[in-house]
Amino acid sequence: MEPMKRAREALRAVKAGEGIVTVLTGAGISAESGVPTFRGAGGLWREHRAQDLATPEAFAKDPQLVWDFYEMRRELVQPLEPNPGHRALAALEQQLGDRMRIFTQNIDGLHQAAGSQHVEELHGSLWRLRGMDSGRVFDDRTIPLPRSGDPLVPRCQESGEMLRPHVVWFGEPLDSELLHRAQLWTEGCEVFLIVGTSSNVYPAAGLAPLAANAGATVIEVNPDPAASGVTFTLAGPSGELLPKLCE
Ligand code: BV8
Repeated sequence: MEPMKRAREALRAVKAGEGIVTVLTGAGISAESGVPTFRGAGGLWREHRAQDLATPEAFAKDPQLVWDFYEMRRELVQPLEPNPGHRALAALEQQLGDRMRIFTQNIDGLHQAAGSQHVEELHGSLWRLRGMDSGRVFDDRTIPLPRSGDPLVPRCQESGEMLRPHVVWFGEPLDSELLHRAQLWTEGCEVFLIVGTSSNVYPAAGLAPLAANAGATVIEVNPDPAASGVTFTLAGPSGELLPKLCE
């Protein structure tokens, strides 16, 4: 039987029962919305060096340069819309309710824009900022950010502390409680769906093998599949394949 058919059956069995579906997404799910990926053709890390822009050392050395990079990405993502892949996962959640979680490596907010309620952002969000001293998180898209060429980086208007993007940079730990939740949902699921990630970045890349070892059916959706421990590979764009898989 073809993998799509078998993957659909695995998902249908969860819908009919009481099992759990855990989803891990990466940049590829947003590619069809127009968000550049990181490592493929046209990827951000092809043009920019991650260590110059997405590390705490880079921010300490040149906060303006790092803010310019994130502001460029905020401007790029702001007008973009979720695609049928995001929407298919939101529709699946409508059926499964609290029996489904999306853990995303993306910081673009497009799962939430598609209507998914249970989304956990492993690597933070483009739309939040964090105080360098207090650690306070600002959940506000409207904080004025410096324009390119502006010598300022954003500061908290009350305390004056410098603000940084609320994202996880290379070399920084993920939120430990969030990572623990991701591991629990991964070990406890019947179906683990891994979509649009090159499985290069840890600890997220360790989740699919963890699910496989715990006995889950692992379904990968990616035109260039990369995960290990996969049961069914659906090789193609998620905007086309997720609606077929989830309907
Ligand atoms: C940590 C920030 C510990 C926000 C990102 C060896 C050497 C050096 C370091 C390490 C090492 N081994 C492990 C590490 C650690 C490191 C790591 O994994 N490095 C790798 C690269 C070797 N990890 C970390 O540093 C993590 N922290 O380990 O902390 C610690 C513990 C205690 C105390 C201190 C420290 C933190 C990692 C977080 C990094 N932050 N981003 C931002 O600016 O965006 S990572 C970056 O990659 C992205 O943000 C993204 O979230 C992440 C994953 O990328 P993908 O989503 O997979 O995207 P990619 O472009 O690679 O792939 C796209 C895929 O989509 C492709 O497969 C393609 O085929 C597919 N696709 C394309 N079109 C479609 C599609 N799929 C479906 N449909 C389509 N249409």
